[in-house]
Amino acid sequence: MIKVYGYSVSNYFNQVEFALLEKGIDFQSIDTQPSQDDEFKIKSPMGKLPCVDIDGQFLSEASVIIEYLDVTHDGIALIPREAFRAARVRQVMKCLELYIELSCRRLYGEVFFSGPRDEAAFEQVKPVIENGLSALRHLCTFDEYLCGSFSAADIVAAHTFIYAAPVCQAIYDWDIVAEVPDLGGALDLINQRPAGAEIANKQAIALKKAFST
Ligand SMILES: N[C@@H](CCC(=O)N[C@@H](CS)C(=O)NCC(=O)O)C(=O)O
Repeated sequence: MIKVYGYSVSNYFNQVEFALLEKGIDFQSIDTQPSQDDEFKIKSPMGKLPCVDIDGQFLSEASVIIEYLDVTHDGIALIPREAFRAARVRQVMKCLELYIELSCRRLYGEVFFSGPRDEAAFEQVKPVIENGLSALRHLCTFDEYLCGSFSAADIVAAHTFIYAAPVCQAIYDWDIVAEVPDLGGALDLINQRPAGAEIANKQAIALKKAFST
């Protein structure tokens, strides 16, 4: 059985669990924290989570894991089988990760851990996110999910905006979901899917626990 390492506060871990549930794949979650120890880096060379153990072989990077699960298992196609539609889904996934999720991550310290303001990040992050949102306006069709039928892009979107939206609200008083027409409705649909709701619920419980101690 596939083992998935990570923790439920992690939006990348949650993307992989979401994909596993959507595909109907049996898996075991192993609650694990990231680590730079050499021993851990055998499993995940960057020391990050999630990573998965597939019959003793390890894979990391959430989007890579999701693609692997998709091509090796039947069920819903998370990456469309038609080449151009597949490329579009991957393009949207990249925009979400590189320009929205990773940019917002630079602001997490101030929002989630009461850290000092990072003035450079404060100046630099907003224009990158603006471009990322503009890319989504150009690329996504929202009929009814981001790229037509439900796909891996929707999984990444849900677990990008889940933190990016409150972070931009807190730092810039800026509603980034409202910047992309129809995005809010699509996110609701994604989070209402049985797998989406299960993961969102686990994440909310884990967040509450993490910040109550
Ligand atoms: N590009 C990686 C990012 C994963 C990532 O940043 N995971 C966080 C937890 S949400 C982590 O392990 N952080 C620890 C670290 O950066 O050292 C992926 O797609 O899986």
